[in-house]
Amino acid sequence: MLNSQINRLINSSLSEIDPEIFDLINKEVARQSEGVNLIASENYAFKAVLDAMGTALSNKYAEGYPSKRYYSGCQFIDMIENLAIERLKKLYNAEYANVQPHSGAQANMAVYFAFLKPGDTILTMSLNCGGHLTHGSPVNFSGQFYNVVHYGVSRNNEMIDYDEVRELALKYKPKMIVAGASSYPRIIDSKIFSEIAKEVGAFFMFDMAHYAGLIAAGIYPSPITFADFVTSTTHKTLRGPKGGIIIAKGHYSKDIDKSVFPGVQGGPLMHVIAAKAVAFKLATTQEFKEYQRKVVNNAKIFAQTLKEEGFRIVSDGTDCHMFLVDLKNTGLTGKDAEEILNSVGIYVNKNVIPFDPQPPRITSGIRIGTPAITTRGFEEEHVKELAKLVSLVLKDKSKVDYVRQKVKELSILFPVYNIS
Ligand code: DSN
Repeated sequence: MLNSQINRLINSSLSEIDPEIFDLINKEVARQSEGVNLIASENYAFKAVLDAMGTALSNKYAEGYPSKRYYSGCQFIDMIENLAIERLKKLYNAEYANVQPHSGAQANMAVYFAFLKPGDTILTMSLNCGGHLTHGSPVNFSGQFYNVVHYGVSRNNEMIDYDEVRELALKYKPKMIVAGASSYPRIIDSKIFSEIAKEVGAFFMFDMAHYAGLIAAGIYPSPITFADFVTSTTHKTLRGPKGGIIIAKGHYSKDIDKSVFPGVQGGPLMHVIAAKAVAFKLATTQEFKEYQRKVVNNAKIFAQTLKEEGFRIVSDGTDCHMFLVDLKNTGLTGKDAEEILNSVGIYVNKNVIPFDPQPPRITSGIRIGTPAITTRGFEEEHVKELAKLVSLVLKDKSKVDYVRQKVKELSILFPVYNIS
């Protein structure tokens, strides 16, 4: 092949080279703008974040850490990673940060591998009560490598029972206690967790993936001073790129760095690390703080409206960006509700609720989150309207066409990106 032909391929646009993928990307972008996204773990990343990700930084190998790389040519890469680290430390007032984990699951894995041995006991929240797969689920490495003891929520108020956590900690003497959740809508008291961990000589890890943006904005209590390690994703309430991070006390830095690389990962994704740096910068702005306040307010209004419509809200409300709806008295499963809402352009996920009689593929609940709609600009009145549409279509399937049209009209009011 001639050099000129090779150059032509390098410089051709995506639409020229691969119209099939180009078309599917455009369809997905359109889906994201036309529908209404209530999936609590999703969001629309800042455009500047997407810009940083779609760059030639993706070409660079940079195994190691700033000034200690295994490849040459890392002078700008070092500056980017250092900026990301410094911004993250400042954002959360942290002593140490690692921005290389490819995901939240790998951040958790790196912490476990640094401080636990196979067979060690960990005390974590059960998946059924809101915990995460990587918090010791039997189908995940964490449930297979470690001896897992779970705490849950109280049957009375569906909130964490700290007395139960303490009793379990005293009984099982875990090496690590893990807090944080993917479907727990209430405040998690890191101070109490850290006291219990100290009492039994355990490490305390807080997985703040869901709450990271709220914590950065100061409207959800920060675990940073209480936890030995804080892990997170960067793409949920934080609105950065898909990825993970670890924050910790300074004296853990060497063990964690070693565990991330070369322990569980190879080369860092530098285009994603640049995008993380952009997100950390944006998270310090007044607009971001105001956005997070609205996210929580919108979640409260949404939950309250559904409650007034007769739906039972798990734990009777929310303190954050999400809540769970118990569908047991509606004749619908979580799977049914997810499918009905999907058919009108509203995206939610079925979700187990505490003491759920249904298996995870069916469930008795749905999880509703407001980060994405708030990014698009939904105000209280739109949230109320949306909640009523959700209620209407779940109560009466014959209203599907009417609700689909209304969802479309609502959605058109809030374009996502000024790009196609
Ligand atoms: N998949 C995420 C969520 O939906 O909460 C957790 O990793």
